[in-house]
Formats: sequence, C-alpha cells, structure tokens
Amino acid sequence: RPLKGAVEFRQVGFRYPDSDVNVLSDISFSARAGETLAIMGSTGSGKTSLLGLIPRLYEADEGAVLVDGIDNRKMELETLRRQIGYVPQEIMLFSGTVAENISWGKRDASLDEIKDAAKRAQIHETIMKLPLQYDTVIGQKGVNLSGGQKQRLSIARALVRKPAILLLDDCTSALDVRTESALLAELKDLSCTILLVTQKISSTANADTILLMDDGRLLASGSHHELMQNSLLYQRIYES
Ligand code: TTP
Ligand code: MG
Repeated sequence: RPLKGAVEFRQVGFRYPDSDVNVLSDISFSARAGETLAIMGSTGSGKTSLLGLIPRLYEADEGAVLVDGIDNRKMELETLRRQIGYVPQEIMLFSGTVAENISWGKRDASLDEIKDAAKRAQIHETIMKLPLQYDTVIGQKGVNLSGGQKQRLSIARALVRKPAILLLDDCTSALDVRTESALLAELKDLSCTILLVTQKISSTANADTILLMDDGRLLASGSHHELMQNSLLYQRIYES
C-alpha cells in the first residue's frame, strides 16, 4: 500500500472570522508521507492556527492546504478527518476509565488495540501500576494523573485511530527528554506523517524538517543541520 499522509501548504493566508488581521501569511511548506515536521516559534506566532487548517477546523482564506495532493476544502470532511489524529494543546480527559478515555478516539477499539496505542505512547507501564489498570477511573472521583501522564494518554487516544497524519500540539512539553525520544522513535515506526509543535530543541533534532514561525510567518525552514548553518534565530534557540 502506498504511504499516505502528505501535507502541503501553498501560500496559505488565514484570519479568524471575527478579525481582519491575518494570523497566518504566505505559509508554504510540504511534508512527504511518513516525514516528521517540527514547528517552533514564540507564543502567538500561529502554530495552533496552522495545525487547525489541516483537519479544517478553519479554512484557508488564501492559498491552499493539500492532503495527498488534494485541496482539503474539496474533500468530504469525514474522509479528511478520518485519517488525522489530532492532539490539542489543551488536554481533554473525562471522568471515566483509562480504556474509555483512550478509545474515545475510536469507539469500537478492542482492548488489544487500546493497549498497543498505550504502549506506543509510553504510558502502558504507568497504567499497569494503577489500582485497576485499564479499568481505573481517572479524573474527578478517580485517580489523578500528572501532566505528562495526561499528555501521553491523549496521544494514545490519537494513535488508536491509526492515523496517516498525526498532529501534536505542544503535547510533549511535560515529558522528560528520554521519554519523549522513546515516544518519537515509536511514532517514527508507525510511518505516519507527524507535525509536532514544540518549544524544545531536543525534539527537533530527529525531524526531517523544522519550521520556524514568527508573527504568522515562516521565518526559516530546513533540517536541523541546515538551520544551524543558515538561521541565527535557530542557533540562538539551540544555544539557550
Ligand atoms: P495561535 O495560533 O494560538 O499561536 P501559537 O499556537 O503559536 O501560540 P502558543 O505557543 O501560545 O500556543 O495564535 C495566533 C494568533 O491567533 C494569536 O494572536 C491569537 C489568535 N487566535 C484567535 O484569535 N482565535 C483562536 O481560536 C486561536 C487559537 C488564536
Ligand atoms: Mg498554540
């Protein structure tokens, strides 16, 4: 089966419906199927907005967002979203069991599929230490999880859908470097296309391409090696 999940932005401009200033201007880049793309940039630079255009939470005002070569505005919403796993910046777990929270991404997932997703998300071992393991109730009247544990649970929720495109919005921020790199290695193994918003230079080193954003624009893009040579800003982030 040919690898699916290529993402391309062609001169994308975007503003929120209630505003007349562009949040994104002239954004162009492409990620081939199976590649990992890291997105860095200061707060408010438009990273979350950029990701939201892919599953069409919003539509581009200028230019086009292509998924496997097709303008995503021309795709049926359900077909488009079925292939995308989206982990938002604000983690949303509900008061239910661990298994229910993971399978929220795919209602008919079997326990094996749930466990497989949890293993890949580096949270299986933590779950096995909970009082009732996958049946442990979390949230309000259940066991409380740490920030990093919640992040991994919500990544497992996205993985259980076996997406061709995985969008991770700053959801590895609470993980230590070792856990994060184990996670990224697992994800690489799935050969899905990954767009990873991150503030951490440790997670950009393995990306095929890094996008550096500032104020809704793409300041620089390239591999770690290229940016170390060409981008003063990237060098500064790297050294800080
Ligand atoms: P974001 O796209 O949220 O910027 P970001 O994700 O890079 O920031 P952070 O690192 O803090 O997560 O916002 C870009 C601009 O768009 C910002 O001025 C806020 C505005 N915005 C809205 O007006 N409505 C929205 O729903 C969002 C998400 C952002
Ligand atoms: Mg954001």
